[in-house]
Amino acid sequence: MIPNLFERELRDVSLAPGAVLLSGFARSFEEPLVAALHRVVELAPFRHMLTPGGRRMSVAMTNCGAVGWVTDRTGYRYDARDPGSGRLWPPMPDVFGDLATQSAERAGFGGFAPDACLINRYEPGARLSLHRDKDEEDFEAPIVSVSLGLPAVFLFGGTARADTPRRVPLTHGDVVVWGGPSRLRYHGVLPIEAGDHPLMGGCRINLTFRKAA
Ligand code: MD3
Ligand code: FE
Repeated sequence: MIPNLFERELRDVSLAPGAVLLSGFARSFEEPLVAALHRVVELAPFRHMLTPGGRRMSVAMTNCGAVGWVTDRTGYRYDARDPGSGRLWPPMPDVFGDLATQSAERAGFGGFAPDACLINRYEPGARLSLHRDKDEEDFEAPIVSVSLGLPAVFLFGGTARADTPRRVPLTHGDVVVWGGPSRLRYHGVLPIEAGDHPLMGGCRINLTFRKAA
């Protein structure tokens, strides 16, 4: 057999109970996914939000769906409106919802219907410090994350902040589903290294699908 050095294989890797890496699973959605992403970002541009402590996040963010995650001096919350424009967040494109539902199903979480998609943009040097996602009302639903563009090293911690995180490399087209006993684990992203991705240019984009309300 002649090995194909260009096609990366699709494989599912269990990271922990409830956490599965679906390596390359988003690649068959790539073209409509990236087109829909560009349409969302035209309606709701990326912006650097402020933490409640007043620091500008290095990751730029936007949202689509019925509600979006926002942070400002008053705290973190989900809001139906984009605070930048006062308008509702753009609706979740069908291709986003389909990818999220199919990914969750493949990881063993049937019937996942996200109402929020937080879109994170990392430029070189941008990072996300260790945190837990606990602003959602429903911890029974998993979170589905889709990585596009430049590679990243994801930090997958434990249930205590002090637990030493494991490093998980994530590349373009990777999907991770975090549910069940992994849903409230600490996690973060190391500073992104500069690079040039053929489709996404000099940045990494991460979509996180949540059932927030
Ligand atoms: C593990 N985003 O937006 S997604 C976030 O790559 C966030 O942009 C990262 O953490 C990113 O809140 C990582 C992966 C992720 C999301 C939720 C999790 C991992 C998780 C919840 C529990 C455990
Ligand atoms: Fe998170």
